[in-house]
Amino acid sequence: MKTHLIIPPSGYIAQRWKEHNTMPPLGILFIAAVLEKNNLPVRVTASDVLQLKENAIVQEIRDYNADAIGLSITTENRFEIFKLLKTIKAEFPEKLLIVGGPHATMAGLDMVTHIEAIDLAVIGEGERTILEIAAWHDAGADLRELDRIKGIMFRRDGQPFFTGPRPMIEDLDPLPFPAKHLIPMEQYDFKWPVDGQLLRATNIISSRGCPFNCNFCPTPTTWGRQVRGYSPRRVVDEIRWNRDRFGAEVLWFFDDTFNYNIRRTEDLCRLIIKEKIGIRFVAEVRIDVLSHDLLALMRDAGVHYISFGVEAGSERVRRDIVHKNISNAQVYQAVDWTHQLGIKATAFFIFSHPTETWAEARESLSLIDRIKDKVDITVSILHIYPGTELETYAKENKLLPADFSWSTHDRRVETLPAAQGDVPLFKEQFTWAQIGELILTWSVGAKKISLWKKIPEVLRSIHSLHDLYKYLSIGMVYFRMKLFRK
Ligand code: B12
Ligand code: SF4
Repeated sequence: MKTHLIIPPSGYIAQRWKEHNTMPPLGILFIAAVLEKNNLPVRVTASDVLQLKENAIVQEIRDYNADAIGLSITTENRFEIFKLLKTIKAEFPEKLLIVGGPHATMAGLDMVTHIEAIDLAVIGEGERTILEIAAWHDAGADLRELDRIKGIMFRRDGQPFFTGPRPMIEDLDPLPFPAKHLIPMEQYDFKWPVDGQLLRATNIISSRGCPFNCNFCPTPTTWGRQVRGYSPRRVVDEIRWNRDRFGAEVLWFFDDTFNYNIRRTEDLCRLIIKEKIGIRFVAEVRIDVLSHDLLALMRDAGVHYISFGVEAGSERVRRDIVHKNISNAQVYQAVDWTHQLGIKATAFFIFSHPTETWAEARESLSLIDRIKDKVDITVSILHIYPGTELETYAKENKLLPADFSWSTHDRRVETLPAAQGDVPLFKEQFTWAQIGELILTWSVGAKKISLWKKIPEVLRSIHSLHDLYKYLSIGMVYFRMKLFRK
């Protein structure tokens, strides 16, 4: 099977991230890498950095003339990918269209039911599945034999059919490095600021999964709670490859929880120090499995910036709703350690949790106020992703209609595309004006961000009187803040 993998024009991520869209998407590159390792012909077209539009992508597909076309879907970029799939299918009905990625894994059934252009959806990890699909294809593509391939979904007699879950890959070490050498890496010009200089940066993932179970998060389902990590030796080899081959001076660890296992994190940091790797790192951590000693070791290994989820100022919301059993005292302590050790950090906050009261939401603002001089702050409004506990709650509480489909633009569902993409927003307790106040108090009040440049996007996303009402409500809060605050 000859395979053509397409990185879509917006990259792995949605349009609104375009200005940061400079990191290679690892998922599709892992697929390319296993195909290449197994001597199967593969090409990756990076239409994001090559700035290829649909017509040019179609031409590329015609030129390479593969048997199968593969794309990766996230919930946020799903509509762009669906449109592209439709175009490709119309042009090349004989080619096998395969999709994978977090949205395929979490909303595969919905997608295969509604998006006819898709021939096969890969649910979960794709490395072994794609090889089995290739073997099936090369053995004559007998449709009756497809059932044997675990972890795929397709339509049979017009109905979606799932072959059953594919067991996770237990030992990740034998996997090849993601095939960055197949894309124009010099055009992925992601840079990271260190000591006033912009350093050349790229990405790496050293583990899959997260042992925790935050209510809004797909990871426990997509990757599982049983975390699988590459051995420190294997991670260091990949770091060195990124440094020597692509000139990386900074590496962003894409692990969901870099410090999920203290012992392993220590071993990895010690090996990086011992081998004098000499590059800087960015990593996402959980603060309840952090210690001063571990942070110091991470700093010595080159960790320059960490991020962690605080999610809410109210301990009740954080513990009982989000299931993040972290106290405010632990938050302050982690912030102090980070600051003392000279590690830069950002704390993530989310507003509008289920059952969160106005007073509790304001606790988040107070907590932000207390730590904002020591760490960066990132705020967002809660969004609903498929397959999460939050999605179930939203359905049970009629915040998502019973017949809701992820595959169509559903105007009954609240979204705020100009701020956070075309994904349903979780709006239960607060009015639009309150949501505006929560989000803008920090971003406009403290960070002095101007919203003027959002106006074209806002205008584009107004389709009804209700849309107009919600943006006006938020806009009024913005102007009030601008007029009455310094
Ligand atoms: C790094 C990252 C980012 C980076 C992306 C940079 C980049 N260019 O890659 C940044 C910071 C920009 C980002 C932004 C956001 N992200 Co993000 N991100 C991640 C993270 C941590 C790692 C992604 C990754 O590389 N994974 C590793 C690869 C190997 O996994 P994979 O892509 O799933 O691929 C495997 C399979 O899915 C499958 N597969 C994938 N594609 C294909 C294609 C084919 C043909 C086949 C056969 C198989 C296949 O095989 C692969 C190998 O096994 C993931 C969490 C995670 N652990 O994956 C979240 C994640 C993807 N992000 C998520 C979210 C919600 C966001 C944001 C919306 C956050 C926000 N509030 O703004 C934004 C917007 C993203 C968007 N989709 O538009 C969600 C997506 C949920 C969903 N249903 O789509 C995830 C899963 C995190 C989470 N648990 O909530 N993100
Ligand atoms: S700790 Fe992070 S990755 Fe793990 S479940 Fe919570 S939000 Fe998801």
